[in-house]
Amino acid sequence: MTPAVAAMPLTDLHPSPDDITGDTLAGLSATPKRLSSKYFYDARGSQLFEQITRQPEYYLTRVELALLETSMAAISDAVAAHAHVVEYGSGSGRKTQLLLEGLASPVAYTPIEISRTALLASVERLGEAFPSIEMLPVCADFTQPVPLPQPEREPGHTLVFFPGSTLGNFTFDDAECLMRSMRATMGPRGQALIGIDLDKDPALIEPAYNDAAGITAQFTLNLLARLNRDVGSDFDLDGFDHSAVYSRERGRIETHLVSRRPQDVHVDGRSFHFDEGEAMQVEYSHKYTDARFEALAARAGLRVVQRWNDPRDWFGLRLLQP
Ligand code: AVI
Repeated sequence: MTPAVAAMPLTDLHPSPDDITGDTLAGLSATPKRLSSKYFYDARGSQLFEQITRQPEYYLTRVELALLETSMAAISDAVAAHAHVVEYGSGSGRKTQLLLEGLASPVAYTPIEISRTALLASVERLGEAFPSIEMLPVCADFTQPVPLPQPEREPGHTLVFFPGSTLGNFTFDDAECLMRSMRATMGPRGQALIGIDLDKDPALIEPAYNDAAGITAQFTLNLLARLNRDVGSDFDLDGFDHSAVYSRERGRIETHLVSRRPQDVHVDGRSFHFDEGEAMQVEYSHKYTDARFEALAARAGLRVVQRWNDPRDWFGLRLLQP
């Protein structure tokens, strides 16, 4: 471990642990039934998501990375120098590296993440790669406003980085709340760089969520395995099919687990009946038009000041300000 890493202070805001049993019971009691996609990411789920990003059909990660590479000089021109870069989620991969390399002398980097383990692993790697950038990890829930640690060197301003179209996994209302919190976190002179998957032909979008190797189906079904382990439910993984369909009207992939037969599932002493063909909603992945994204940003008090798209207009990076 380098001295820079050993000295790294962790700000722990002690985010309240998820009520996974309560959320599962509430979701199964709703009509139609639903489960939260935030529970996809146990160790196995994170591994499967990593594999998804390498599937030929899942264009999002590749296209965003290439876009970041080709737009970095222009992004750097649009972002004031000496930024305090604040990433939502524990980045450590190529996207974070490109940003930290490409910006004009960022003074500090703060990943905000609920998992302490993921957070520390990420800053350990980045601290070694960028010894002149102060690493100030914060363990917190980024859907709430986060008081940021003060870097030793005075930053020019705060730049929130939220790549990967993760915003698309939030409903419109939840995305608005998240962006309001983002505005509070970045402050009146801050900026945000957000990656969004753009609305396009469903013939391009649907295969990304129905890859031929079946990795996305495994990823979706792993949610049931995770609940069986962590909540003590008795979902039969062979009793459900993965279904991901694009709704043009709502501009989103709607992912469901569809019951293959009539069956009962037990959770915490309660029984829930599934009819044959009954669909339980497990994830949304929103795809944005400029109008939809700008309307969402405006509701959160933010405006888009710069846009970068890949040459085919599949994926976009947007720079926002209050
Ligand atoms: C993390 N998130 C942006 C992914 C998406 O595309 O909605 C999660 C995912 N779900 C299925 N495949 C990928």
